[in-house]
Amino acid sequence: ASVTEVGGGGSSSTISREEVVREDDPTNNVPDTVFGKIGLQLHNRKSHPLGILKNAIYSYFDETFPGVFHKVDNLLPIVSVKANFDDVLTPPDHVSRSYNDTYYVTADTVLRCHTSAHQAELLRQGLTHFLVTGDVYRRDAIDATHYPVFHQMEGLRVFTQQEWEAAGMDGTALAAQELKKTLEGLARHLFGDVQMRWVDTYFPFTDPSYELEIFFQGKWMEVLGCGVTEQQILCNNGCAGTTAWAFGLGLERLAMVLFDIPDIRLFWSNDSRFTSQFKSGQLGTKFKSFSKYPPCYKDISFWISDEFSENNLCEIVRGIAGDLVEEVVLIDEFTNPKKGKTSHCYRIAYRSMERSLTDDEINALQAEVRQQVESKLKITLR
Ligand code: FA5
Ligand code: MG
Repeated sequence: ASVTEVGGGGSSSTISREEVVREDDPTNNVPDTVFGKIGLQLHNRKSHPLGILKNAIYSYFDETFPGVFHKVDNLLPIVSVKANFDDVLTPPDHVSRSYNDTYYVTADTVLRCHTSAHQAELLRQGLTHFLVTGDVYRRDAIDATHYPVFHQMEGLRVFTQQEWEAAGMDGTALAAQELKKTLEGLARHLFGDVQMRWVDTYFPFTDPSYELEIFFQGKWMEVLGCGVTEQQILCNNGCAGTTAWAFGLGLERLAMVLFDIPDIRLFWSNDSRFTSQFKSGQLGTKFKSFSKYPPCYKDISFWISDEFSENNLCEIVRGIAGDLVEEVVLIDEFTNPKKGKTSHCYRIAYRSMERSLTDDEINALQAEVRQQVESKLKITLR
């Protein structure tokens, strides 16, 4: 039997590694810390910032398109390579397919790296207006706005020929126009009067493609990607002769702005000083930081080899330190011209959000990091 849904109704059923991964499968690059997040469904908790935000977005779509959008929020994050990449026209050599960027469960299944992984199957089921929310997974850098697991909401809306003819427009123009209007309306619904701008970009699955940026704390922040769906996706999935718009937005990015949440790790906190501050239906509550504990910085320097990748380093640090690592930054880099060798120095910031860390504890973590980096990454410690 194939499992396509988890939990439902906000329940938190987790999946055991043994159910899906063969012990000896060399393809698997999902560490236990990441595996343990599957099934937690933060976005289905009514009093969690991500759940509150999801419901606020639902309300906006219910008001703007009464009774039209179908909502899906319990699809299993383990999907086929085909669904995650091929079905949305990701080229065979695209970097996002690499083991460096994506978590492979087996050779042909991955932890979805975007909710776009569900576009094709839902179109094939006959849905023409839908929102899909879920946890997505990426091997990535470590800092206050990046975590290997985050949440996206996908939206897709199909237009028929009658619709664009009635509007006196061509199908692509109508989709592009309504897409921008809908998302600008969503930003105003969430943030009130905000400064925003559209930036042209590229996605394999849309053309034209755009990103929406919001001006927040003195900077432009990218909150979503979107565009007019490629004809091939519609044709391949039972919607020939239509056009569509689609978007994928980052729930954490929006929630950090709405609730003033300073660090992405907090979304995973079970500390009641965090969880008790948010109430179902209350969008504007500003998070009151509990006292910040001091960070501790440790540097590590090594000669890299051609195979070195920062994501692999971050994966090791995250695997050892878990949520005690706040940031990993490259602070120095140079090449010795005679030897043709390149050295990197990374600064690791350790900090707990809940307590002070002891020197002994941090030294033990750093010693373990040094040892695993040396044994697993083909580098030479300096
Ligand atoms: C995508 O994932 C596309 N699938 C979005 C899309 C859907 C485009 C449908 C067109 C049509 P991107 O990788 O840019 O695009 O991610 C979308 C959003 O997810 C970003 O704008 C950002 O808000 C959020 N996001 C991306 N990476 C991270 C991360 N590491 N941590 C937190 N949020 C992230
Ligand atoms: Mg982007």
